[in-house]
Amino acid sequence: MNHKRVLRLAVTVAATGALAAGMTMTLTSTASAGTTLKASAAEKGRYFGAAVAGQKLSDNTYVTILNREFNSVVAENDMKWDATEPQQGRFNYTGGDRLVAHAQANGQSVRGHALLWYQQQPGWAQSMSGSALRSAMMNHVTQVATHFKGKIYAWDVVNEAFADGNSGARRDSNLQRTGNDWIEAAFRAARAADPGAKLCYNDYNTDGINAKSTGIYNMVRDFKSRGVPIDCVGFQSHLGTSLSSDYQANLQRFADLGVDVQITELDVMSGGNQANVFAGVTRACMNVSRCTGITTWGVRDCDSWRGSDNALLFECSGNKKAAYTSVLNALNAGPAITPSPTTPGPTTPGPTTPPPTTPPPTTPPPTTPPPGPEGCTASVSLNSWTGGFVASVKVTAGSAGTNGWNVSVTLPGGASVTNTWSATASGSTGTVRFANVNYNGQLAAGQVAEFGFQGTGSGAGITPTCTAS
Ligand code: G2I
Repeated sequence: MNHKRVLRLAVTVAATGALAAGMTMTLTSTASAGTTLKASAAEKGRYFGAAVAGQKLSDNTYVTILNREFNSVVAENDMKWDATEPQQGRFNYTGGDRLVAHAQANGQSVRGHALLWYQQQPGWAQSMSGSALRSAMMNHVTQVATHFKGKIYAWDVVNEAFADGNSGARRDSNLQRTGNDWIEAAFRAARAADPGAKLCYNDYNTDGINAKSTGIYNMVRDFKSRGVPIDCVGFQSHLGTSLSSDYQANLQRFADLGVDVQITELDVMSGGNQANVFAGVTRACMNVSRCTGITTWGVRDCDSWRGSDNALLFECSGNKKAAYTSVLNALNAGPAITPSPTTPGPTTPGPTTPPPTTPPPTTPPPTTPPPGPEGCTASVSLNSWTGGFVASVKVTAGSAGTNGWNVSVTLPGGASVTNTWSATASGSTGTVRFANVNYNGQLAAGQVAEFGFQGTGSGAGITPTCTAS
């Protein structure tokens, strides 16, 4: 049995066990060796997608790559307002339906793009304003989300509503002039129409911590605090020749608000650094447990809206570029985490909700019998980068099995835990205690549970100690 086969088997066994136990699936953290983007992403619990232009679905080279490499699709144009409602109240789903049919026939999930956007509006909407426009907007959201109900993994409910530059404010548009609450109204209408779709806000120039991304961050935080139904934020990531050093930290701060994050329109200026920038984005997504997938905005260079930038992963001939290999390697090297519930909704907390507010117990824990074969052991594997790390921890039950477990880790000075999955953390600096969650506390002798956490600073040298109960 070759190496790859062993890995696949391990993943299958872990997944089957997890599903049998009715819990969120957590894959092993072993480095994987997928040979396509979709297989490698799937081994890490993510999707890898492409924007599809309807007319390309009759191009053989294009379709061969699309189906071999991608397990998610998004309509580059076919689900926009001008395409779906060319005349008021007369809907046209030809292009969107064709893409959904292609996806369903080829095992691909579908992102929906985009219900409301200040661009690509049909002429009739462009010339409307006030309450007439507001009701036309909401009708559009309701009709389109209802038509595709049950077929869309995540909708870009609102696209590009924030201004570029330093204001951090909303962009002026006819949509915005109907009242500042238009975005939340759109999210509520979308949720009512298709309760199974994740609902995203999507924007560009949000590739680090800047005024625009902070404006969006504040909106998402406000929405979460008021129960406005938002599940995800899309980072378009139309990139130049370098990647901002706080790209990952920016994704993480959104994830910490309790939303999924997705890279939704990735393309990168060609040149010497293209492969590194693509790899950096992929690594960042892999290092953020709530980053559920990556979409490139097109398939081959010649399919891209960026024309001569040669901004994608495949040459026109279909050949893989260096950037392709760098992305594949980054996917294969990434930590494996699938913390995100597949059913969205404000009432379903993700396992990566911010650390509990309950302070750590002030009384010392009762004296426990000396650890022995009847206890548990823990080992850690680290994936580090400058300024941060992800730790994957394996808990192995001793000969008596466990009813529950606690793992303590003492972090180096300056390090702190920012995100935990499949365990509950007490504290974030110094000695941090991780307790099992309800589904992974009971282990038979020799059985293994895995959890992980992400931190800022260095995690070098951390040694976990395990206590069973
Ligand atoms: O501009 C790049 C992307 C930025 N974020 C939102 C995305 O929706 C946007 O995609 C681009 C498409 O890649 C282009 O293909 O959006 C453009 C505007 O909707 C698309 O361009 C349009 C042209 O402007 C139209 O003239 C043309 O009819 O493509 C249409 C279909 O080919």
